[in-house]
Amino acid sequence: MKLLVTGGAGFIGSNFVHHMIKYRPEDTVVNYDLLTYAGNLENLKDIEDYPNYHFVRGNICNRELVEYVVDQYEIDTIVNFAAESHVDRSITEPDIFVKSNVLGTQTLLDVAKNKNIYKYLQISTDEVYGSLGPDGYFTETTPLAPNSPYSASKASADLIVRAYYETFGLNVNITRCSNNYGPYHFPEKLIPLVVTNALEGKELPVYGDGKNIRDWLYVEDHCAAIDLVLHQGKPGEVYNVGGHNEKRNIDIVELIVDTLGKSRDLIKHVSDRLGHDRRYAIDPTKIETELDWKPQYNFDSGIKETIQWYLDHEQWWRKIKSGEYMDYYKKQYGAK
Ligand code: NAD
Ligand code: TDX
Repeated sequence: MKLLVTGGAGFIGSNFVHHMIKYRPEDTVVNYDLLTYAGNLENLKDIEDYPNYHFVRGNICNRELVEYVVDQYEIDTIVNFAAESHVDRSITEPDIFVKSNVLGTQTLLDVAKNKNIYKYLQISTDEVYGSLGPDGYFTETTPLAPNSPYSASKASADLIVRAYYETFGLNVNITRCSNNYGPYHFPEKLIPLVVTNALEGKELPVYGDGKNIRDWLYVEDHCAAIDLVLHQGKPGEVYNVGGHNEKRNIDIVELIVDTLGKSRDLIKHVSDRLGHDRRYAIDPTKIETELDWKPQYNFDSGIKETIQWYLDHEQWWRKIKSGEYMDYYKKQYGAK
């Protein structure tokens, strides 16, 4: 395959590029990324000279450049990770979410159609289904009911992907994954924020009562699922990806604090996120039965490996947390 991986310098995208280079060394991977605040070429430093890997800096909304790159590298497959991904930022700055996530997706789809791309895979999220009560799971037929500007932009993108399949017969797939965790996770998100703040002796902000539930999946398990869908996904199909691993936020925060041997006094309940979804939980039956996917990591070992990764890569996160990141942090959490 000759893959265009958009957003390959972000958290999941960079893990996916590593996955492909390890397991599919015969493929060409072109990483196309705008390098927003969340894009970081340090994530790919170890493979930057690999002969089948190329990086191009660009916006997915820039049709001419996307077309040029598709021609230049004879791309046959597009995997779109590129997006504004942080719910809190979508509450304060929704415009960029619509531009990058909706218009960017439509631009990529249109190029894919015009250039006869063999497969287009959209990386979506469980958040498009909205919020669950204490029982039940999201299946692929759960109605879309997004609640944040972020999830609304992702749901809108999914609908445009669907339209390109129904109207133009483009060979598309959509994956909807639950919360990922693992190496290179940007420290604005709950797990890396709490790990790095705890290491710095800073307060650990928990929104509301901390009883919101997320369904956590180790990022490599997600990458393996994406690889499978790319190769075996049936045209037009949506696949939910999740590992039956529901956790309350407060339990995760306490686990991290205890693992690091820090004091639980660092935990601080702060104002709730606006429109905060209460519970996500994925039913992965379809990808398990149709594509034979199963997660390999359990949470207890995955979270320990992840904490260790942050201990071993202090320079990586310290560099991010100095600089522009602090302006965002002060706006979101106040001065502390
Ligand atoms: P991230 O914020 O870490 O990375 C996003 C990447 O996209 C960055 O490298 C950024 O520079 C790039 N980007 C942003 N706008 C761009 C644009 N207009 N043009 C080109 N590049 C652009 O995000 P992530 O957590 O790695 O998420 C990747 C994808 O997976 C997103 O589409 C997200 O919605 C989806 N997803 C994430 C999770 C999760 O738990 N992190 C779960 C399910 C789905
Ligand atoms: O400081 C915090 N305190 C806190 O209590 C932060 C940053 C988060 N939280 C809570 C909010 C959520 O209930 O922790 C939970 C997880 O929050 P995030 O890490 O921001 O993730 P979430 O909002 O669940 O969205 C993530 O998973 C789905 C990704 O950021 C999305 O891109 C993905 O689609």
